[in-house]
Amino acid sequence: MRTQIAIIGAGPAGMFLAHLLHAAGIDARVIERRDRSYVEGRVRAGVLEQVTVDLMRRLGLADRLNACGLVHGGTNLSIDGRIIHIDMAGLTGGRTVTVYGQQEVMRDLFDAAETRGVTVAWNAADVALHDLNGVHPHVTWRDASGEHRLDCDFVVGCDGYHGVSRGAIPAEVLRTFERVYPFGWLGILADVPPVEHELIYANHERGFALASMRSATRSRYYIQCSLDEDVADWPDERFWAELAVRLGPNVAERLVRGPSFEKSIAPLRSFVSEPMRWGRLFLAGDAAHIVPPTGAKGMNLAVSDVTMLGEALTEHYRERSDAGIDHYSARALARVWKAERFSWWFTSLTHRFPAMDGFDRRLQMAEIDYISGSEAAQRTLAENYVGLPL
Ligand code: RFL
Ligand code: PHB
Repeated sequence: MRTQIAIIGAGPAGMFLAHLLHAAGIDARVIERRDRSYVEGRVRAGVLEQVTVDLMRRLGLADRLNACGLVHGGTNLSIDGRIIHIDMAGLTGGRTVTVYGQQEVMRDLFDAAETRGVTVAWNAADVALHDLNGVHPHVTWRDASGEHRLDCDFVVGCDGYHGVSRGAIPAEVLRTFERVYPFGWLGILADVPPVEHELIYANHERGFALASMRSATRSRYYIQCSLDEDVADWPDERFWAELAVRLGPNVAERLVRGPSFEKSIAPLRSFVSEPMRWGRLFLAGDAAHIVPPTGAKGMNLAVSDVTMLGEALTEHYRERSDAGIDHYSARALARVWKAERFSWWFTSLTHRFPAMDGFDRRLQMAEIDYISGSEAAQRTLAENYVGLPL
């Protein structure tokens, strides 16, 4: 088998790239370790930046997004129950974010892939990348029907943090940078109306909490927890009680409680690996970088990477110019590091760190108080949150 671009991983990075290349008339195949229902079933991101919404529209994937996405022109910070509203649209010349779950995005990408003939090889085991710095790059894997080999011009590693692609770059070339946070997020989904029509990022003495949503009837809530916590120790009643305390009494009196149908703990990490290109291999999305979810940037960064890579590969085939692919790593990393900085800062501002003393706590309170009184500080937060230009 032969294709122009072999894409490893059918998450947001891999599927958006496959659609972008298909639209540009470039042949691509996606190779995915799991099956469609597994990838679509993972409860993850909820907030789309304008770049992601624009790309879905450009690719003709936005019918359900246009009908069901919740456009948010503002967000809320809270400190010990006091709410500070950030008018993101007013501060950024009308820019907004859209609440639309990653599960819905994946469904739209997979449905369109089936009708447009974008091919995905599911349940691919032992995926291996070969000759990435030579003249015959290819990918091999195994499935129920046997062994497969796909020859290609380039391989794109979109296989997430635990994938194989990053490891194909020689250790003497790869540089990694990391911060692991001493806590996680315990998240639930419940079919109850959201407590507020926009999100609330709450800093409370007992730890961070986030009020988010998926629709007018489905809420997504998170609370900061320690890393050794067991989900089994968090029956719904305990979760709701802790959330209510952290959101503060004024918000808590409006909190509608109900049975959760999803409950899980996610660790928080900042991670970047450089470069994002080696020979005929490119990395995109979580394969190259991880952000803590506080800034809602993970999936959006995957989209901005593949938007840049799609442009570069199109230039390579249409104009026979390598300028774009040669510049891809530097261009993508410049945006990635700004999102890393923002996600780290927003996490530091809103979470309780085990080693924090009274001095650290008062610095957090002073910074949030400063944001509440400074249009300049609010604009800085807003322009990063809605997403920096590509
Ligand atoms: P993914 O989604 O991890 O997809 C990688 C795919 O590669 C496959 N794979 C392999 N395939 C073949 N061979 C192998 N050896 C393979 N190894 C792995 C995997 O099965 C998988 O299908 O990476 P991608 O595409 O880069 O997308 C990244 C996003 O999924 C991620 O950044 C976001 O979910 C992060 N995130 C959020 N992002 C946002 O933009 N906004 C948010 O509001 C937001 N909230 C979140 C989040 C992530 C969370 N968790 C659970 C980590 C909230 C949470 C709680
Ligand atoms: C979500 O709704 O899952 C969500 C929203 C905002 C974040 C992270 C996750 O910062």
